[in-house]
Amino acid sequence: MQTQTKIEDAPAPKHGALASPVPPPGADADWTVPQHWDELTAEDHWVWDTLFARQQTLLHGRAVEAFQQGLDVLHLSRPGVPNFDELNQKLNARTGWTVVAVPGLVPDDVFFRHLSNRRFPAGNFIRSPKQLDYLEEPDVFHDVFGHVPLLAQPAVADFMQALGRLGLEALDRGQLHRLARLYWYTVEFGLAREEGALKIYGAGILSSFGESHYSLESAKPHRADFDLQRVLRTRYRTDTFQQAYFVIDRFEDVLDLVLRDDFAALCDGLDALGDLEPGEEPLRAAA
Ligand code: HBI
Ligand code: FE
Repeated sequence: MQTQTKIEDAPAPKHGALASPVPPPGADADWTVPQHWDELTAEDHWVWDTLFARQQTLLHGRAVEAFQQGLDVLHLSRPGVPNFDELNQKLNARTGWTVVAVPGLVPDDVFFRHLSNRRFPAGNFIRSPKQLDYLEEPDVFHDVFGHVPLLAQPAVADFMQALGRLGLEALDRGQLHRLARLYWYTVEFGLAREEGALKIYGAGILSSFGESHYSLESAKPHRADFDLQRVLRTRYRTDTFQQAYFVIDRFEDVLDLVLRDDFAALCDGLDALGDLEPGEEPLRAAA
């Protein structure tokens, strides 16, 4: 199931960040809202339990080991939509991250600012039973089931905060679209090699019934070894299964890559090379 998020491949913003639109009514200046967990309905909890059971069965042997470990240490297999206050006690103790409730997609600069402060924005709503396989915006199942378990993994926790910080720095240089791509091809749609087999770690796949199959089993998409410059140059589509996946061996590898001190210069230098479509050559196929 593809999460149909409306996150377009943002064109490079004009120099200097575009002012964020104002937060929706009831939201704070940082777009956070109360979770109002006690207002969730039995149907909401049923949707969570239904999606959770289906993905758990499907992801057995398909997701990276650290994902299952995260589900376990955060007790996410308990029934119903997680209560963020309870979840945060465990998550915060492990890696200092906090899940904050938001009403839906938040502007890129707001989103990356939260990440830079180890706050993960998660939808305070869940899709309806009629939407099990189709979603306009990231809901609590995509955000918490898809993203949060790996935030219990120190290297991922550090990588996500680094992406936030680098995103804010890129914003002022008109390079935010490159961080959005790096986020998209790792955190959202990344694959990893574990004991010689391809496994899923990207939240957009982990939370998607259809793409959990497609990303590993279809002959259509390209699967290439992770290449930072290639990822920073490659556009992405938000309205269909991905046409290209990038494969890492260790989370620590991508963390080291982005902690390099010439990351800004690398991004700026890529402007002269132009963007690439996901399947465009040169693409070094993953072994
Ligand atoms: N907002 N709530 C929310 N969740 C996201 O995953 C999100 C967002 N805003 C922007 C954004 N993601 C993109 O910048 C990244 O997907 C690249
Ligand atoms: Fe996401």
